[in-house]
Amino acid sequence: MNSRVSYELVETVGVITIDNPPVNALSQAVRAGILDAIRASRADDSKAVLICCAGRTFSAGADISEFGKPPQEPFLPDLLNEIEASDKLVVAALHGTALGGGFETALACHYRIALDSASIGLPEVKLGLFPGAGGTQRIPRLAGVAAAVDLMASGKPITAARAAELGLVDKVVSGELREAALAYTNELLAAGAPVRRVSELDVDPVDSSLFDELRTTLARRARGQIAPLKMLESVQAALTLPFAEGLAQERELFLELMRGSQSNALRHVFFAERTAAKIRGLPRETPRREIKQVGIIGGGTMGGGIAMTFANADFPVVMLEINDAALARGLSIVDRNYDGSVKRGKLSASQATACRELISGTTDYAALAQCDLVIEAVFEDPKLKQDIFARLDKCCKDGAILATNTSYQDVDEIAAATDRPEDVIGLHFFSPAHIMKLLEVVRGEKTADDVLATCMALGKKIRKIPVMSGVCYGFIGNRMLQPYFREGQLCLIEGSTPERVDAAMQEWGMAMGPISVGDLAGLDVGYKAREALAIDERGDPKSFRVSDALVEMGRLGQKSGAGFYTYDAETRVKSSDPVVLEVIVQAAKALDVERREIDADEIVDRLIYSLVNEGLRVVEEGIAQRPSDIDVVYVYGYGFPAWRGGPMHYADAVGLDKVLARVTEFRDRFGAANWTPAPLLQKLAAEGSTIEAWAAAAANG
Ligand code: T1G
Repeated sequence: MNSRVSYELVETVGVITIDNPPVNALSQAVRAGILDAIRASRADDSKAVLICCAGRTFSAGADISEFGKPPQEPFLPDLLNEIEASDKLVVAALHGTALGGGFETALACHYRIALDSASIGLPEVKLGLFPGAGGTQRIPRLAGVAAAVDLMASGKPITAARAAELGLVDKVVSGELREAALAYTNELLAAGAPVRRVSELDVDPVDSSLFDELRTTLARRARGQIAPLKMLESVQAALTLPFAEGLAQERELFLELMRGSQSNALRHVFFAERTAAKIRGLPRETPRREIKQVGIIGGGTMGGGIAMTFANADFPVVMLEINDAALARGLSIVDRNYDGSVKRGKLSASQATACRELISGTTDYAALAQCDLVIEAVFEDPKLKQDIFARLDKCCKDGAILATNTSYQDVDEIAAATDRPEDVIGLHFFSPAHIMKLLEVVRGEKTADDVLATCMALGKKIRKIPVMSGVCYGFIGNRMLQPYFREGQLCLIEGSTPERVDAAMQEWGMAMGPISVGDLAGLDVGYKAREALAIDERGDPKSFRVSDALVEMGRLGQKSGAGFYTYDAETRVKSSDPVVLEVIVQAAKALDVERREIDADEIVDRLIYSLVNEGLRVVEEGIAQRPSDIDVVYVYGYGFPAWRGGPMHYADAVGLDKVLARVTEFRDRFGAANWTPAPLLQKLAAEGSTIEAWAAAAANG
């Protein structure tokens, strides 16, 4: 065998053990080792074979780092066919997360035993693929078409018990898996259990209309993504073709996706998310402070959501508000959110109760004295934040981490309000905080390394995706959002409508159009921010005159029932309102703007390239560590389609020469103030290089 796969006879059972930390990915060495072992089992005295994994999990799938490179033999589907063809019983023993090609390996075995704590999943669609090692042919044969499609289209794991209900697992045990699996294998031998090849089973017939329904559902749910529909096509072949032909078609469709831009983008996001957790110059072994008790200042929407985020990760939380009435309001937001989580099936009633009991309330700063971490989440008033931090400096214990959830304010100025700036950091959550995955960890000039390391690790513990940012107005995400929103408003006043701007961006793949996002966040937020600025600091009035006019009409967005759209009080469903177009036309007249037709391509390029151009500046200034961090921020915090990889990856996919040409065209049409190409864009386009290549060189620099 080899260093990754061992094979030993345990009495009459040949045990193949895969040991490829951290997740037993099926690398070429692992595949070769398994092949050697299964061939050795043919010639020895074994009566059956058991395949298991060392470490924390059964194989979590193919080795994604090999994708995009020339495939190396043995190819996984061929290896699995050889396992299945064995004349001796082959049993798989599952623990941890048996995912993707890992579970497909188990499906090629004749029987499957799993620990009750194990989960089984086929997450390939999240990589722009589908199970390409027999999964689309074998799962329908065991679980039926509908359950198979649901498993492969959602990419979500199921429990071992649920897998057993579906016929995907034969036995579920608790305790010591290896012993139980050996005993089970011997039981099968003693009972004369047959070699049971899934490929020899038939798929239960289904009504042909089912595939039409599934195609419609998947096209709607996976808006723009091709992998789920290709998976469906492959499953359909399982009903009409012999296994070998179905497998061949599966392979062809799979390789087509592997070569495609969507899978390339999704694999980029997979690794970018994990790379973001690594801080250059901060050793992995940097000590971390122990966080047991968390304090939250402010019981508004954000404070409540953050409190829930920590409680949901088993941290006791104390929420502080200025008086009993405000505290009661804050805790009622939490209660309402937990009721919603239970109604939506995100949490069971008992889980919600257990989490809710971890959240207590106070109006007394002294109650924060034992907190290891306190997060300020009050509204964006710099003076108020500094006063709060001055008080925290007095009442919190030495070594407590003092964090601000500010979206824009200067973390260094907030830190300067304390005598312990090294303990101050930004933890910027995204609303709704208990749902959105992104967490911007804002490193102040004096933030201590152990505080930063603690907060990056804590981000993962509370099931967020942490990305470090330097200090600037809006950090990474909101800073880039400024030009993005600006271009959306300019397209409006120059000739478009809220519906057409939103439709262009949603068709392109954004989760929500920028005009609707503005209504969701509240048009008064920008209005108030501009009021605090001098007239000449507010920027081009064409980019906010309409929005301000709506605020002055009392149309603040969803919160007031109307903004650029009107919203049903109950369902919050939005409708167009002809009043708004009139406001837009009047604003254009007042500013001497001659309205014109603006097509979707121009809207998309102006909004997306404004993100690219500003993002490259954010990288050049060192606010973001690397371009892929920007992709993680936009995919997980701003609804950028993961199957386009994020603003930086997308710019490479288009070609930087084309992006620069379009940005230069916009500069010539709309002015240098908004459209001067970022120096890095000019440099890389001139060199015929890519952002990815530049980032790789910088990482190895
Ligand atoms: N291949 C290569 N590396 C992987 C990997 C994989 N499949 N899964 C994880 N890693 C690395 C990851 O990059 C990180 O590296 C380390 O392992 C720990 O991961 C033919 C084609 C299993 C739930 O999509 O969902 O099979 O940063 O930080 O939070 O049909 O990893 O330490 O250097 O995520 O405990 C299908 C992807 C592949 C599973 C564990 N399988 N992995 O989560 O650790 S395609 C997947 C995960 C396939 C077949 C198809 C998670 C996890 P580093 P981590 P974690």
